[in-house]
Amino acid sequence: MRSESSQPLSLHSIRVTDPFWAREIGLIRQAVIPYQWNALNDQIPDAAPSWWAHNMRAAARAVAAKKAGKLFIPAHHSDRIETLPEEGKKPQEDAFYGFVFQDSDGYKWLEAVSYQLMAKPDSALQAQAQKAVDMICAAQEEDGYLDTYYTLTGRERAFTYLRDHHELYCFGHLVEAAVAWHQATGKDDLLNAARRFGECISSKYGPDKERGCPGHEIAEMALMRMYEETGEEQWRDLAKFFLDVRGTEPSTFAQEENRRRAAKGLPELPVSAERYEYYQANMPVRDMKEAVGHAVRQMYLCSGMADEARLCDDAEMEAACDRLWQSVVREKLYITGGVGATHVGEAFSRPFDLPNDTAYSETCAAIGLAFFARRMLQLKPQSSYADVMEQALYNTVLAGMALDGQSFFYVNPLEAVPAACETDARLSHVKPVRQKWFGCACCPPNIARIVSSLGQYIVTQTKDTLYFHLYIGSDLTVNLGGTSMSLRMEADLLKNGDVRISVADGQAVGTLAFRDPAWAGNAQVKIPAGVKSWSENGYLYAKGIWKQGDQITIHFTMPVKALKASPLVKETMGQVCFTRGPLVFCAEEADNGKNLHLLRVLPDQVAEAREKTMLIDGMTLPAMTLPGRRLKEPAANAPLYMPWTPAETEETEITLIPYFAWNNRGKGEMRVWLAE
Ligand code: FUB
Ligand code: ZN
Repeated sequence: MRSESSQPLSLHSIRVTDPFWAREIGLIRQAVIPYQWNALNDQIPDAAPSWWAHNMRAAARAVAAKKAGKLFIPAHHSDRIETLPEEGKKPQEDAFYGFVFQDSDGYKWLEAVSYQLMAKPDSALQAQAQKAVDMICAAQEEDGYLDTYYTLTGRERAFTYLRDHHELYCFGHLVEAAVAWHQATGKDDLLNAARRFGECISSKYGPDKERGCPGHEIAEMALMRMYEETGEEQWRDLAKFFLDVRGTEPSTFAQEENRRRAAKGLPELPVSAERYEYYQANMPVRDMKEAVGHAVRQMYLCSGMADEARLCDDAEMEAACDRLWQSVVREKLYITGGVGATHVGEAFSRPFDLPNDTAYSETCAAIGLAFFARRMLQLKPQSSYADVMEQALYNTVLAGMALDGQSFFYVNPLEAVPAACETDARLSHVKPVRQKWFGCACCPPNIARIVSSLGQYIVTQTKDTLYFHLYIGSDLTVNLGGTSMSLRMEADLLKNGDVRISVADGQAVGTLAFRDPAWAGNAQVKIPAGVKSWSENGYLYAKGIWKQGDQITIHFTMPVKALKASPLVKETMGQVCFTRGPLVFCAEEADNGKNLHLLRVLPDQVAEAREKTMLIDGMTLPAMTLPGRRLKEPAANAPLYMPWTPAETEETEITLIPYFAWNNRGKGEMRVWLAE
C-alpha cells in the first residue's frame, strides 16, 4: 500500500447537507430507489422490462431443483447477448430474459440502498433490500456460481465466453453491492455469497491455473475493494492477476473463441491480442497510452489500475494510469465531463473527435471517469483530478436523470434537435427525451449508486491530512493524527463560491488541504492565526492544531466564462460554451425558440452576462442571459444557395440554463456550443 495515499471517509462519517446535493440524495432515496425497485420487478407501465426479479426467481427455482437432485432442463440455450420472449408468446417462467448482464442492475440498486442506509438507517428500506439479498443468495449454485444467465441457459457453458458474456462483470457488481451492504448493515450474507462466487472463479483462474480476464471490466476495482474491506489478500491477488493477464499473448479472448469454434468444427483464428482493442485487451495494461474501445470498460479498467497502483505501490501501473488520464483529458473529454464520442461500440473515438449531435457520452462512462478521478486523487492529490471529477458529476452524471428522478438519459448529446433524433438513423441512439427504463438499463442504477455515495468524493484523508476535493456542504467526523474532530462545511456552489469550514467538535493536530478549482478566480482564504499554510499541486495546505470554533472561510469568485475548444476539435470550431463554477450551461428551445444554430454570441461581451435564477420543475436553478444576435430566417421560398452577402442578424437575448437541467420542460432543441 502506498504510504501517503488517501482514503474516502466511510459514509457513516460524512453526511451531505448541501442545499442542492442533499436534495439529489434525498430524491434518490425517496423517489428513485422505489421507482427502480418497481422497474426491476417489471412494474413500470409502458417501460422496457428489466427481467431482474424474473431471472433471479427463475434461477432460484433452478438451483433448488438441482439441490433436490431433480433434472433441470434450461428453457433455451443461447449465445446471444440479449434474449427476449418469443414474438407473440408469453414469457416462459424458467427462461432467462434480457441482456446477459441483467443481474448487475439489481446489484447496483442494492449498492445504492446500502449507501442510503449508511447515511440514515431505515428499517423498512433495509427490509426491502434484505428481500433482494435473499433473492440473490437463493440463486447461488451449490459451488458458489452465481449468474442467472448461465444457471438458466446452461451452466455447462459457464466461463466459456468471458469476452462478451459478462459473468465477471456481474461478479464485480455483486462484490460492490456486497461490500456496501456489509458496511451498511454489518451483515455478511451477501459478502459470503460474493466470497463463494469469488472462490469459484479463483478455483479456475489464477497465476498457476487458467488464464482469463473480464471482457467488461469492473471486477478489478471491486476485488480491490473487497480486499480493503476484508483484508483477505486473495482478492487483491485475483484483481492483480486479471489486470496483468489482460492483453498478453496469446489472447485469452482469442483462445476461448477458438474453443467455441472448434466445438462447431470451425477453423482456428489467429490468437494475437491486437484484435481486442475494443476490450482494452490488445496490449498489456502497463504499456497502454491511449484511452480506446468501449468507454465504460476503459474507465472501469483505469479505476482498477489506479487501485492496483495504490494498493500494490506499483509505480509502473501508476505511470500507465497517468498516460491514460492524459489521453482522456487532453484529447477525448467533452466539456460536460462525458467520454466516449461514438455510438459505434459505445466507444472512444480518435483524438479530438468530439461531435456534439451524434455524441454518445454514456452516463455510465462519466460515472466511470469520476471513479477513475477519485482513485487518482487517492494516489496523489492534484487538483486537476478533482476538476474533472467535479465536471463529470455536475454535468453529465446529473443530466442522466430528470429533476423528478423518474426518467433517464443513457446517451448525453451536447446538441439535440428532436425532429432529427426521431427521423435520422444516424441519430437513432440519441433520445430526445429521457426514458422510463431501458432494455439495457446500466445507467439509471449507476446514477443512484454514485449520487448516494457522493460523500466518498468530497474528501479523502491520510492519517494526518484531510483533503477537501469538492465544495459540497457536509458534516463530517475525521480522525486526524490520532484524535477525532467533527467538521462542518457550508457551501452551495449553485449559488456562489463562498465556503465555510468550521470545527464543530473535538480537536486534532493535522493538515487540512483545500482544492483551488480551475474554474475559480482569485480565492480569498482566511485561516486561523498560527496555522502554517502553503500551496502545492492545486491545494492550499493549512497545518496546525484545530479546535472547536476554528473556522476557515474561502471566497472563490465564480465569474461566467466563455470557453472555446482546441482548434483541433473541428466540431466546435468558431463556437463558444458558457460556464460558471463547475456548471456548463446550454441554450434550450423553451427559452430561445427553435433553430438554436441561428444564435450568435459575442464571447468578448461575456461580462454582460446577467445571472438570474429560473424555476424548472419546481427547482430554483441558476441561469443567465447574454446579449446575442440571431440570423434572420430565410423567406419560405428562398433558394438553397445564393451569392454571398454578410449574414443578416437581429439583436436577441440568449437565455442559458445548466446543462444538467435540460429537457425538463418537454421536448425541444438544446445546444451547449453556440456560434460566435
Ligand atoms: O455491457 C454492460 C453495460 O451495458 C456497459 O457498461 C454499457 O456501456 C452497456 O453496454
Ligand atoms: Zn450505462
